[in-house]
Amino acid sequence: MKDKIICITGASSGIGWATAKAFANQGARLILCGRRKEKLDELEEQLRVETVQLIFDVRERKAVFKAFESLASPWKKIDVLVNNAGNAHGLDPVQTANIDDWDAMIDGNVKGLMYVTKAVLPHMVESKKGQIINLGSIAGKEVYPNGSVYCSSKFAVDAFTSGLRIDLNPLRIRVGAIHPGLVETEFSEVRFKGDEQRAAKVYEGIDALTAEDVADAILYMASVPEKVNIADMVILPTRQANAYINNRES
Ligand code: NDP
Ligand code: 8X3
Repeated sequence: MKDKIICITGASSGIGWATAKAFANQGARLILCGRRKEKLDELEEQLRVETVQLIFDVRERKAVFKAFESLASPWKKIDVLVNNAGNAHGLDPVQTANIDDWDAMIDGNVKGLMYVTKAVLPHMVESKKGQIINLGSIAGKEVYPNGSVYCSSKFAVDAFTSGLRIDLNPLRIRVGAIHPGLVETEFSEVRFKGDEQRAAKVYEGIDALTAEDVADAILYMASVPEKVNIADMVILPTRQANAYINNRES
């Protein structure tokens, strides 16, 4: 992993933050993406490797392409893209859900991930080398109550990952996705618009995954020999059976 260039979207929090640390521990160079520059500054201070920051909202198509075009030539040679930026907004039935929440999820989790992929691909295509790891979710494998649009966004990530793997197969560019269950990060605070108590309840008694658990798995996906492509990985807390069955009792 030493000196490889790893680009991580959503590096300012949670899984992205932990992934940046995991790759930095292996001596990789990092492109850290997010909207909150102050958080990326804080992360950078804890890393002992070369880094570059790209501040943009993945929903802003022009901003995404401008950000990647602004990279100095050596930094354009990205070895691994971790397409992690994303969030859930709200947990409501379709009939009462807020359409602004839908836009945020579809524009960010789906279109944003696609824009970043397209912006990063030119060098990978030219060099016939590279790896793309998308953050899906157990919510992209099974639908749960009140999660129809978040789940739709993650089903889309799953489908896009499969299609991208087909398209890039002639170039031997590795494409895969990781689908975690409950991971205790800022995710539920964002979903519930800052309601910390409601967010904490999601993880009560479940011994949820940590961001570091998922980062370890992402690092593993990127560390196997080049002839190996881990195409799909579902990772759950032991107490979680699927998207909606959780053992909080025994
Ligand atoms: P966090 O809320 O802790 O982190 C989300 C990250 O995404 C932040 O760094 C945030 O950065 C970035 N982000 C969100 N929206 C945008 C946007 N529009 N433009 C740019 N960056 C954005 O959540 P997690 O770490 O848990 O989530 C990371 C990924 O993992 C997401 O794709 C999520 O769907 C997925 N996931 C999470 C699970 C969980 O239980 N936590 C389980 C399964 C999948 P900033 O605000 O600085 O822009
Ligand atoms: C995040 C996991 O189950 O909260 O994708 O949707 S869940």
